[in-house]
Amino acid sequence: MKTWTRSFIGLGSNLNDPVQQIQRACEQLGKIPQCSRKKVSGFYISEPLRSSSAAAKPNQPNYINAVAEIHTQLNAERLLDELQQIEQQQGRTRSHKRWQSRTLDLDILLFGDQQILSERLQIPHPEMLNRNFVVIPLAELTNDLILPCGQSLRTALNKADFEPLKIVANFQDQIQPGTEHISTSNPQGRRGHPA
Ligand code: A4P
Ligand code: MG
Repeated sequence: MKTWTRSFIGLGSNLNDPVQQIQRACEQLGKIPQCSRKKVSGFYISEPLRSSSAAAKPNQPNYINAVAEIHTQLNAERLLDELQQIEQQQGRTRSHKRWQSRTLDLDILLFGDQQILSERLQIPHPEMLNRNFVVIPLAELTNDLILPCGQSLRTALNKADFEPLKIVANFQDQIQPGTEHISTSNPQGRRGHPA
């Protein structure tokens, strides 16, 4: 029997109604085969990151960021395939330009206690502890997380002295209590829209 791995996904959007983009993406996370969506943080508004070489604030809209906890039987590469499919469905385009505005970005922040460095993946996400829009929502979901490097998330949060962030919306779960098993065991319905 395949084992379940607890994974945390970082979500970000700053184009085409970001709150709705994050809402839809969280719905889709719950429809990935062999995955179960457990918790979703608040939706936080954050200013676009400045690259270290540019002093000025980038000329792009603010982001909405959130973190979701999922449990999955997929391996990390298969999970990345599924996440990239969701990004595509929500109109993500890519250019060679770094940190361009995007309808949806889905990053695997953590995958159990695995440390992965491959052509396609770096886990834990290398920048996660430097980003308030990752650490703050992650700490909202889990109080006692120990990172694969042995550091506790709580310590990382206390050390970082981040600017606080504001929650502007929350995930609206469409699934009624007691019916979750129906939609998650119906692979045909995974990309469908709620009736
Ligand atoms: N990849 C490697 N590791 C991972 C991982 N752990 N999770 C590879 C997901 N993907 C991973 O990603 C490029 C490649 O990274 C993928 O093909 C995958 O194989 P991408 O989504 O096409 O590109 P990207 O997201 O633009 O690249 P990058 O450099 O990872 O950007 P970041 O770090 O995601 O930052 N400001 C705010 N306030 N909020 C934001 O969310 N996001 C960014 C983008 C910049 N500024 C921001 C925010
Ligand atoms: Mg990305």
